[in-house]
Amino acid sequence: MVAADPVHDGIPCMLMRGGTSKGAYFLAGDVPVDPLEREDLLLRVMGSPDPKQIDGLGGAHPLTSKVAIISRSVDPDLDIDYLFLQVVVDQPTVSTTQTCGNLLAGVGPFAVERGLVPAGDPTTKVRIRLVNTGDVATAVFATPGGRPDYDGDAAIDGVPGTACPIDLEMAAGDKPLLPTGNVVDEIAGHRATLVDNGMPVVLLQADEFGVSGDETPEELESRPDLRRAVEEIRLEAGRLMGLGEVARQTVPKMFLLSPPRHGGVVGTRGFIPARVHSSIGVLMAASVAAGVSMPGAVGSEFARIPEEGPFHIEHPTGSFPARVHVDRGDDGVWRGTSTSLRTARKIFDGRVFPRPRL
Ligand code: NQM
Repeated sequence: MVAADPVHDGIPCMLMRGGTSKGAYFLAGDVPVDPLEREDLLLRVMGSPDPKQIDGLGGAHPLTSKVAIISRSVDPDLDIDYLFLQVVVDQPTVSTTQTCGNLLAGVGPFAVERGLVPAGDPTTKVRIRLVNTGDVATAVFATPGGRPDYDGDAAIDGVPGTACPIDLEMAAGDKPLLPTGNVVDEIAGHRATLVDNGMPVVLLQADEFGVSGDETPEELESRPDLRRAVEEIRLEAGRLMGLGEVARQTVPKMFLLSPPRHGGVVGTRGFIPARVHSSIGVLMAASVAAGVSMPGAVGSEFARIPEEGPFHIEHPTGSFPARVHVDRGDDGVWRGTSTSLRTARKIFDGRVFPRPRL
């Protein structure tokens, strides 16, 4: 039930790391249904707008300013509905225009913790509807003795140490990989591949922008010329991808691709879109991997496509092992699926107290 006086009584909330992101997880019944009331509450919970998010839970970066709202699924064939909200750090904006494959890793364990799905022993399988995109994912994770296990041997780049593995599989849908129907579009004089294998992304060739591919996120963020050029392409790509006016949206994500340097498939630097990702998102990696697999796409000339096994997508802090399958149907349309390995961890469970007003 939504608290009548959340400022004094607090709201039940679990803080979790999901993959390489961190966010506040709520049961749908504990937050307002009305989008404007919900937005106001989440801004006050996370401490936005403020570059430091000093008065809230947010970690002053888009990767740590995220929210998941969870409920039993309205679809009888599925278990859980997962709505993702990106709380913008320095603007009074909460966006539902994208999903997040990293917070997705925490959804199954959270659903078990809150008693929304029964735990199996030794593993639990949860079928999840990604409300933002309509996609469906299946998560499988260890629940020995009926409780999620957060300890284990799985390491993912961008997270220190090891934790219990969570397998995520995106169901094959009917969505085309190429929203414009073209393997390459031309935008502002650049070749661009516009692809969506779970996350809308735009693939660009790094050297056309004076980027070699081994820059740190901070180096790229400190180049206003580069940010402007990438943003100009993003606005046009958003329209072409059917996303409408994306100036205040967090999609599409922009990727500068370079030849692999560390034995992987391709080098990436991802603009998400104002900041540069310190690694790469789950569904972003699936979309990049699917993109460079299509002959003629940007990056396909220098990508090293594995004959089997995961596509190691290189990023600023290591590489991401995306397993993708792409296929061109008899109708000539490219479609794709993906599976990924992630980890997640419960950090705290309790009540969060929103600040009284924005
Ligand atoms: O692509 C970041 C992340 C993401 C999204 C963002 C994600 C994904 O790394 O699946 O997880 O959208 O800015 O968590």
